[in-house]
Amino acid sequence: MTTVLAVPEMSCGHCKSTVEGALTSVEGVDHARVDLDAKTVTIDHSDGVDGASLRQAVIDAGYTVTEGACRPPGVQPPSAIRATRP
Ligand SMILES: [Cu+2]
Repeated sequence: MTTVLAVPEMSCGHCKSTVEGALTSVEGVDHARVDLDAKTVTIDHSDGVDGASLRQAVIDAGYTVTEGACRPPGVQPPSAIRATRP
C-alpha cells in the first residue's frame, strides 16, 4: 500500500535523503520518494506497516509531519498544506 505524508520543512537534497533514509529503515517499507516541490513523501510499504510508525520515523529524523493519509499515487496533497507555507 501507499502512504503520502506532508513534510513542509523539507527544502533541499539533504532533507530528501534524510527523510527517505529514515523511512526506508522502517521495517516493511519498500520505497520512499520525496517530492521537494510538493513537500510530500510517498511511501510504498507492506500492509503490516502502521502509518503512525511512518510519521514517527520522519519526526525522529527532525521534521514535522503536517498531514498524512493513505491514498492512491498521483493524488495532490490537500490545499491546506500549501496555505501553511510562507
Ligand atoms: Cu534540507
